[in-house]
Amino acid sequence: GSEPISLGAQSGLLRGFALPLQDQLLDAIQDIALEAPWRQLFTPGGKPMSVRTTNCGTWGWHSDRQGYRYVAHDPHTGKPWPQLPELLQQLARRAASQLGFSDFEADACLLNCYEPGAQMGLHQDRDEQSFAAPIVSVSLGLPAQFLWGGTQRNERPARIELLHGDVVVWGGVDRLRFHGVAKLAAGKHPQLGAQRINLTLRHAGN
Ligand code: MD5
Ligand code: FE
Repeated sequence: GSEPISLGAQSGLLRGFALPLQDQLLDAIQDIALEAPWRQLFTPGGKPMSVRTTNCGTWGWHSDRQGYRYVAHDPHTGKPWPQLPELLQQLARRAASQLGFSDFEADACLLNCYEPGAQMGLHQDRDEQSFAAPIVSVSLGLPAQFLWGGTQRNERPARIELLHGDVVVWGGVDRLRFHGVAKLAAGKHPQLGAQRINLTLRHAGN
């Protein structure tokens, strides 16, 4: 494959890295959503998020009045989250190793579905038990402008376009950078239609 596009000392963008697996990934996402349906979450302050969310793996990220946290059971069904497909585990592991992170083992995969108009404000990912492991993100469907900030909220973020099949890996000194997604523009993707799905693979437990 091609060289990572550097986003920082220990982070990079792997253009098209997931493209060879797109059909299998879309099938896996469909299966996950049958077991753990897409849902709208609310911030601890009671605001609805504009993305729809589900999870697979040992831990799933959840948000409601009680706060942001990882939970072992889907609050919507009471069942454990669907298993993390081996296909995703291996994809994340191969991507992480391209950026120098060996033996990455994801135990959580958050799936975010964006429709035109949806966005994600600047934030840090801090709900994991440890920040030692990198995070791997897979983008599918409509393009998005990814906002890539510094370790302080007041640093102006760079804008990076993420396309169908792109994979981003960030860890080490870049693990706590502020990031977000600009409001999704209207469009129709050949496979996904009017949506973008982002998968974020993490090591959330200990
Ligand atoms: C997304 N998701 O596209 C975004 C971005 C999230 C989240 O941020 O927490 O669900 S993928 C995450 C990402 C990509 C590249 C760098 C960083 C995060 N980062 O510096 O933390 O649904
Ligand atoms: Fe994030």
